Amino acid sequence: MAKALIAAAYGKRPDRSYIGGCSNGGRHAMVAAARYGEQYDGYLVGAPGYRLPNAALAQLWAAPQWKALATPDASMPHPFNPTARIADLGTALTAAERQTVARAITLRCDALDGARDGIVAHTASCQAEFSLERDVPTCSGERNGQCLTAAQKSLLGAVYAGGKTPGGQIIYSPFPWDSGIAAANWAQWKFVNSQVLDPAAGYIFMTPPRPLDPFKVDIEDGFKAIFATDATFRESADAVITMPGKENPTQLAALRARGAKMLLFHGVSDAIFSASDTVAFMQRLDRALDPALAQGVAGGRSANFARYFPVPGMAHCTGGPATDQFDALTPLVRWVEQGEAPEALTGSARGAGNAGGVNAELPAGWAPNRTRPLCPWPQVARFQGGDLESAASFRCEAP
Ligand SMILES: [Ca+2]
Repeated sequence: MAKALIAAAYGKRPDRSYIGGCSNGGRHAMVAAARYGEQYDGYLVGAPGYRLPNAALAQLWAAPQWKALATPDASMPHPFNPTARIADLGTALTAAERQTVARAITLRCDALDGARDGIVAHTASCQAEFSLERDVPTCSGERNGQCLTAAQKSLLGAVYAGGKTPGGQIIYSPFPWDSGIAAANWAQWKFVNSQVLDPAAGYIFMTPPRPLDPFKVDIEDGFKAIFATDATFRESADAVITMPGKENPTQLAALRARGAKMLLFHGVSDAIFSASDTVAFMQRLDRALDPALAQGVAGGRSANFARYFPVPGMAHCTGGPATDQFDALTPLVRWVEQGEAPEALTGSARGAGNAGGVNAELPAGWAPNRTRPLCPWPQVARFQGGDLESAASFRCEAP
């Protein structure tokens, strides 16, 4: 419709067409890459919730378990309804306790990229090195913010594994351990939005639609309902909402035939859509293009049309202890229109004086205008020596 309107108004069609967004908008862009590969020249895919029904169900799986660890009857105002209150699930894992976990992750993983700078750039290696059980102190007495109880560790570990149905199916995706777990946005998704947004999954993502109490969801049944159809709802949420062919994304053929490009980014500390799920997409893409990569080696066959730039420490689309201000559109346009593939994006911290709004969650000690290269997965930004605050001191290297 937009193209027809442009043609009618200007007497010619647009020279180029782009689509982009973050979160559900990232999902839109990713679904468009699969469904409308002939329509766009560039796809800017941010924090794609490309398996949104699964992500929402994982939230609903966790909510009653957080509640069991929360202070009984603790409540807080409902964010949208001034006359209602919701459970204060944040008492199940307080800001101080999340800081304790973030410190343990940083202690174990920060230097794996060659720089102790508060940024865990080598995400993959951190998953192998960090142990929640070993690296975070277990409380021997009362909770004091400096330790986690065995029950807290058990639940947090299960949440980071992606959740499981009673029948043993992984509900969503594992989440990567990263330095941004203490970000306020992390808690907002896990403890607030799980009560006020995710129950809508019952109406939007399940066949047949049903009301959901966030603390009383039959997870096994809900998981089946994502994939179910009936006489009225003849397409499942999985078929409509998610990216078609996501398990074997060879259908990006139309996009590739057009010479179109995909640029993806994702905050590694995103609490609702997992950066690991975006890695999994890239791995499937590489394998679909080259079955010889079936062992899981990152071969980069997709690199001539799809590149993914993880943002260490960043929460959902923005925020967290991260260089979360970057221009991804200009590099995508250069790639499409000049054929210059992006070798790195440049991320900046939003410290004091930042015109785009100050990020209150930057660690003390960071330069307010710290910059970092954001490297195309699976490359890692490695410190080369020099000014620790400058992107120029880092280089994207093979992991
Ligand atoms: Ca580091």
